[in-house]
Amino acid sequence: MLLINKIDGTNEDTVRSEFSRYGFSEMLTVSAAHRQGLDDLLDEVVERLPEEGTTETLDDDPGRMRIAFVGRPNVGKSTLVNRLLGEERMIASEVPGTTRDSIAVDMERDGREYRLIDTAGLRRKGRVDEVVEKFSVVKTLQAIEQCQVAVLMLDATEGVTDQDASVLGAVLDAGRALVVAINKWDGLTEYQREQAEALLSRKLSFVPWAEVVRISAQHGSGLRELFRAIHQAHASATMEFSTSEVNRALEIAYETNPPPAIRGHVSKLRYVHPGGSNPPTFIVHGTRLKDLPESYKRYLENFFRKRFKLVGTPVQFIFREGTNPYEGKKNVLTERQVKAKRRLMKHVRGK
Ligand SMILES: Nc1nc2c(ncn2[C@@H]2O[C@H](COP(=O)(O)OP(=O)(O)OP(=O)(O)O)[C@@H](O)[C@H]2O)c(=O)[nH]1
Ligand SMILES: [Mg+2]
Repeated sequence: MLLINKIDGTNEDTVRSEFSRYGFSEMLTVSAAHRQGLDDLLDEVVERLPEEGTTETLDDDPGRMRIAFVGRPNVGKSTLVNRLLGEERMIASEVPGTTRDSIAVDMERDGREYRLIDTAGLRRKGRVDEVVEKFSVVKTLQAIEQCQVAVLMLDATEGVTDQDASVLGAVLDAGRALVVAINKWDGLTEYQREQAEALLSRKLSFVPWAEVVRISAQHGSGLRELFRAIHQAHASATMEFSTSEVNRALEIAYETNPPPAIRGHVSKLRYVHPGGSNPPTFIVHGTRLKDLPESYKRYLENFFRKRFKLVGTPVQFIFREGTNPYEGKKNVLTERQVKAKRRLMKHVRGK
């Protein structure tokens, strides 16, 4: 859109005819200082916005693996993306908050196509008050939502902080595959490396399925290992299952270790069917499933992880009462999208 500002105090028709001489047919005239023409401007903007719920441009090329690089400010996300591209496409600097918007760049490596998404560093929620930064947060959360694998970058020289935990939380909320990359590994002494290892394994113990790789974005070390982990996570997150193989798995899991009796009753797991990917989702049907203890759910998850070699991705189980596998809604994706939207709104409002 062509926008002509400072229209106050001029003859609007003269200005319009002046600009149309240059070949512009559509233009809006405003005065930012005097709020003139702003209503029309907003109407035009709203008209051009994409339909609500469309996943925009990041999803337009299904053959491309979408990888988002996330982490708090200054961990080296832009440096890494530049390193992978082999050119200085992103601005990287020692000033935290350099990247303000998510930027997607396509790349080919060893015959495979990727879309790399560099994102703005996320701070802890309470610290986000500037409008620009709220915009950055929303864009980063969208990138997480739209990627297939999120690479969470940590700074080896600074350990794991609350800010890292909040970025990790966003990835887990979205159910995305995850690889943890410890960056700036180059700058550490042997002692510091040992310290860092110990701290990290403690802090990351609640995501035991995520692979951790040590890299230096600046020197380009560890990148082969990083890509191996990304591929592994991607393959797991997008794996397709047949109904018969998941039922076989459930049967063995159930027979090896049936659920415990709760108040004299035992939950029955009768049937399972695949409910979608990214993350892999299994919908289990049975009776008294509300009584199924958390420990048993974890057992099932681990059993499925082992049997199907699922690494680097969350795994979701949905439990439904009743034995008919086709009753009720089957549209798992939509549920997730609704949740995603709620999450975005929460962040936008800065709650
Ligand atoms: N020693 C060392 N420094 C690094 C490495 N990677 C990045 N840096 C430095 O860390 C600083 C921040 O790098 P950026 O790539 O801008 O960080 P970012 O995560 O994109 O930061 P924001 O855009 O602010 O979120 C720069 O001064 C980099 O030179 C690394 O592997 N080793
Ligand atoms: Mg950056």
